[in-house]
Amino acid sequence: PQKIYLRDYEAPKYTVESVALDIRLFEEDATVEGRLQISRDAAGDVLLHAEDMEIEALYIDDTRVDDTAYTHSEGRLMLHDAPATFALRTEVRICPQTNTMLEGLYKAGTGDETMFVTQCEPEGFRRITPYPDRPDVLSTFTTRLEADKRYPTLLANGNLIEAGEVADAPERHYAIWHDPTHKPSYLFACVVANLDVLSDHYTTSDGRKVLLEVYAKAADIDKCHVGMQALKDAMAWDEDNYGCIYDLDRYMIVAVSQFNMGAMENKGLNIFNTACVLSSPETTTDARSFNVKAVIAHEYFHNWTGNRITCRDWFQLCLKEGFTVFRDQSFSADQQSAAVQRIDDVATLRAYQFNEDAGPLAHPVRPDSFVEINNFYTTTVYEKGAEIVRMLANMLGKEKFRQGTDEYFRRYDGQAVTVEDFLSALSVADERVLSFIDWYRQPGTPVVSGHQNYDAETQTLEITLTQKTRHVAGFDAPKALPIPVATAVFDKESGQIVAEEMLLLDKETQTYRFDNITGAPVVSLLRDFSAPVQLNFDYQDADLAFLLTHETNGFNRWQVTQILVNRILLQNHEPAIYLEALAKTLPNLAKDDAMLAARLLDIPSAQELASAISTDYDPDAVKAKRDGLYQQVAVHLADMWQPLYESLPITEYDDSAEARGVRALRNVVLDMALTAGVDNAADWAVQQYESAACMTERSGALKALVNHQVAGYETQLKNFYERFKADDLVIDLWFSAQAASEQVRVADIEALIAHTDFDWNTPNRVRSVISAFTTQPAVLWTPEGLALYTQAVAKLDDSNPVIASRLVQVLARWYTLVPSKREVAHRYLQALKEKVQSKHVRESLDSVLGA
Ligand code: HT7
Ligand code: ZN
Repeated sequence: PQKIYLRDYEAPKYTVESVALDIRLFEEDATVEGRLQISRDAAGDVLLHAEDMEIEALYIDDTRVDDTAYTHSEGRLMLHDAPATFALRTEVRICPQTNTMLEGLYKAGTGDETMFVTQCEPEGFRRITPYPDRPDVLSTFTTRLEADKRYPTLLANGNLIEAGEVADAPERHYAIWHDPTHKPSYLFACVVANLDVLSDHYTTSDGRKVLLEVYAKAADIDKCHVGMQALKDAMAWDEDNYGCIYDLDRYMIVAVSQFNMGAMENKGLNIFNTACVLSSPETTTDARSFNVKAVIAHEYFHNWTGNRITCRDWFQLCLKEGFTVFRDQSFSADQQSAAVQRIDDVATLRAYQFNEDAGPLAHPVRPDSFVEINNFYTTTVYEKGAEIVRMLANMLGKEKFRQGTDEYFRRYDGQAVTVEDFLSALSVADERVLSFIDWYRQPGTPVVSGHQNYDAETQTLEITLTQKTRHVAGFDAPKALPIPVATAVFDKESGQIVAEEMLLLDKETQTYRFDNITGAPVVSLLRDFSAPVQLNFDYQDADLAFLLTHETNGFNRWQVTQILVNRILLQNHEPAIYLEALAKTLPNLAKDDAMLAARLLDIPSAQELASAISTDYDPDAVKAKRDGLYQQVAVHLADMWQPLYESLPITEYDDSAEARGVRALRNVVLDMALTAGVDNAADWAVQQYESAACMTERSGALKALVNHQVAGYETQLKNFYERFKADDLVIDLWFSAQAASEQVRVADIEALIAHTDFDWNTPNRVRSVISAFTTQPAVLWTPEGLALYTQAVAKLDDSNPVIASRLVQVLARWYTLVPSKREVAHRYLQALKEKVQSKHVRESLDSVLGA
């Protein structure tokens, strides 16, 4: 397959003035008629994308052309020597019923729940109708949908123009939609289904009433209220914070059970994975419910950052995704403790993005080449992309950042643009913005190391920082990047902050001087994680313990626990200081901020620890060490668990941040108590399971029972299944509680795959078993684990290559394993390479094996 390079970008050779589609859905297939008004400077060949379709007829200016007038092969349709300006009509046949890739138009669900939906980003539109399917071709779309009346819901982008019965076919009906905005084809969407709808309104700050609709199957409609409220909150938030007002009269969301990713921001018609829109206290954990709100906000925010201003080409994906993730993180921070939001975002970045940057899949936030763009919807593009925008926002400050974003929206509204355009707009507020372009171009996580020097006589403190980024093969030698390091200096005796500054490290090494530091100082660096770097500062463990008590920044209190834990697990530091600091901090914090207290007990996952090990990684040894420290914490604080658990009683469900904090802490304490062998902890777990007021409590208890294989846990597992077997999303939880269990064996995963409710064609179900299993690397990296996992990839390679390729990416750091395991892993990966066909999986495997 061909590699595509950013440097080869060429502007489109023609424009598409308008598009009219007529999609007729039948029992076995669908026909699509497309009418494009094409214009350009001169006559010549016209190249369109056209994949997986049968071309039935082509007309140029209403005259049917014969098959010498075009060539259709390998997903491309070439019209030979077409006029400069012409009307093109295409008639094609497609088969959504057999489309398991979940790209283009596909069937989701079965029986009464059958529906037809689209996923066009990045290149799915070319599987619906011949088209120049690239994000810099913008046009207006009119869509006619026709189907059997068994599907009363006919939706497409924009406004409903007309609907009615089909002449001579009384069992069929149609609807016509028109979207007046100019959009790229990847934002096209349509839905043919039988759904209920939850409706509401939002009045914009300029006084327009917008109809809001959430479509879901009848049994799920009660679970749409959380999402609806989040949508209204997001609309108001975007007006307040960015001056961005919604532009159409209608905003629709549709819940779909088979979906490759979380959700899709199609213009005015978002399509959502049910997991990212449905929420109810009885069936949805707090974490998932919070995620529902964040994803609703994310897709809504795309209306400006992505839809009205879109990407010139797919290399610029971070332009819309990085900025939009930053916006949804900021929105979420306003809905709960900002410190906890930052902790969660940084924990994700460290666990996944740092890992990606440290291995063979490392790529710049703006990649400069790819074979398959689907492989680049990565944590680097999304989360590191968001971190770059965050650095810019922090450097500019609230007012100047707003000045810059206002300029961006003013200058580029209605256009398809680049990262350079984004920085250029922001630079009206501050020219230093332009130097951040290297963050988009250079792969690898910078490591910032440093030390401090305090001279009591001159009362000066010097902090020296050095940055180093690994040289990733195939890229230029790394340059020094501009790295903002938010710093506070504490007085050791009083515990007060005596200096606060944003240091800008933009050379390889720099020394910063603080005067008038009258007593021995402790510095706190990278506050709020001011840059996406790995920090190796020469702290004493005692200084870190000091900061755990005295830092005023909640994020940094968590950060010091993580530095201490990493030192214990990876550098053999003694745990005493850490354990004492926790014992001192937790009791009060649990009363003041239960959510933060729960986070302070975080011990990085086995996967995250693995990403910090570059050679001779032994998954069994890491698991043993991690379990050992967990046990030590549980035992050291054993006296705390009972009073703490009892101080957090189960009460009626409440969705406040405080109540969520209590539930999070209670689940952590329950697991700690079981680990420490506290008397009666098993009874608490069973009791919590049975008297749970919501899913956070019930699934927290279930996971604890399963993880500790508390006698009789099978009873609760069975009860959970029976209670929720009609609810797919809850059954996903049931699968993942078992697949991600600390006690899981390969045979358990095989049994889950053999379960009647397992379905290879439903990505949520595949993730709940196959991806959940990767949280246990000590089992995954065994010959049996690898055999099962690579078989899963081979199976999905044909039916759903996007998902298969994502599974391969998890194996990227096989080469860091101890030699005996490394050889086995290499053998399985090589054998997999012989079996797979898709360019998605091949590209990922080639990178992974090239390590
Ligand atoms: N912009 C959306 C990306 C997306 C996607 C990409 C590939 C395959 C399927 C997909 N579904 C959605 C999601 C987002 O970032 O908002
Ligand atoms: Zn997005």
